Amino acid sequence: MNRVLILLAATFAIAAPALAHDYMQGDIHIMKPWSRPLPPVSANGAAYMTLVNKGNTPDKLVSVSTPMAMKAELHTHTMEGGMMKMRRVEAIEIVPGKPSVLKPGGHHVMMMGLKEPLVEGKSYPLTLTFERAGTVEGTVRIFEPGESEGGMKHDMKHEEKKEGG
Ligand SMILES: [Cu+2]
Repeated sequence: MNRVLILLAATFAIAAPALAHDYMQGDIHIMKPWSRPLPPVSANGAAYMTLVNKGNTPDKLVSVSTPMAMKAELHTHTMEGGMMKMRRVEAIEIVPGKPSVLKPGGHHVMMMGLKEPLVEGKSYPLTLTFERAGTVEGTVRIFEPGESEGGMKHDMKHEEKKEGG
């Protein structure tokens, strides 16, 4: 089945438009979704952003999807025995007055089974579903981050055990 999907996958990545790169959905402000460019051989990638709750009621990011990958999940990093490991989380809390920052080494959107390489300068759609605010489709830009994006060079192995692939 996966094979068929790969064959059917069209080119989703488009040239990044020079537009403001923030979205509002209900009370949630979605700021600058981005991905780091990766070599074409990479099976998995990640997306990051900052989520700000402008309302008075806590919300949660509960699911993500993108045509760029077979599967998208919410992940976090934990230190286990001195090793940085990733694990899936059910949701990412977005509390008023406290921005939730998805960034390398922390919470992230994990994309498993990339259908297309993450190419510098391109962008792709990412659909976010919040428990209260509902669903919105945003655009993720692909670029090598500077200091301001919280970019840091470290390589992490994905620890999830999967058959096949
Ligand atoms: Cu991950």
